[in-house]
Amino acid sequence: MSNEEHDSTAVTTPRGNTWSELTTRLCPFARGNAVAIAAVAIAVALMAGVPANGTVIDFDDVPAQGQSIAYDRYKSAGVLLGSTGLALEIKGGSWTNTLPNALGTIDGNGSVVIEFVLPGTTMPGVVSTVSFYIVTWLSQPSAIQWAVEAYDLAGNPAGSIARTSGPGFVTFAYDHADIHRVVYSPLANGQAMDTLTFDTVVPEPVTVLLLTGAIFFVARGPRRS
Ligand SMILES: [Ca+2]
Repeated sequence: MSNEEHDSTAVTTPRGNTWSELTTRLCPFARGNAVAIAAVAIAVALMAGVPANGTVIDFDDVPAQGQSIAYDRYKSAGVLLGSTGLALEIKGGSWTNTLPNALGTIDGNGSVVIEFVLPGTTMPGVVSTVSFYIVTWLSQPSAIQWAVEAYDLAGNPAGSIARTSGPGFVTFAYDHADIHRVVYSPLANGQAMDTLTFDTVVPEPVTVLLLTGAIFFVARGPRRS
């Protein structure tokens, strides 16, 4: 049956409207709801983040030890690197957690900064769990000191761990996504971090609201007078 045939046999409702007329009247409402549902679906997808499973960065993809590493090397995975002192440097040896590389700063000068972003972008993101290993190549690990601090998006402390000796496993876990930045400070030379592991990077709630609102208004289009 064609559309024309359908219109010619239109069913009349008790109020005298044809279904065709009702459809026309309901269309803007339905369209608006569809856009809203789509916007919410996109927001849920954003909150769910990509990828769905945990991400591991082992620094073993860098070709050579003793070389610098680009701060945006793992941007596609949702991480921007930084340092507060001398440049970042790839270190390596049999002592790493995953062979052959680990990440530190030149001469242990300054801190390694891990900042979470939405994968492939520079938009701030947060995670609910992050962990890595502090590894050392010194024969006297008791000489090693280090500290790790976590911060939320506002820059407020979200936890800290300090050790006065030895290598160790560092983990931060929260029941809600809250960790935006992690700072690892080697307080002596001869150590590095390895096997950075984190769960899904998601946007901050404000970003989700703004994106959802923008998607809604763009998709809805200009209002008709
Ligand atoms: Ca490694």
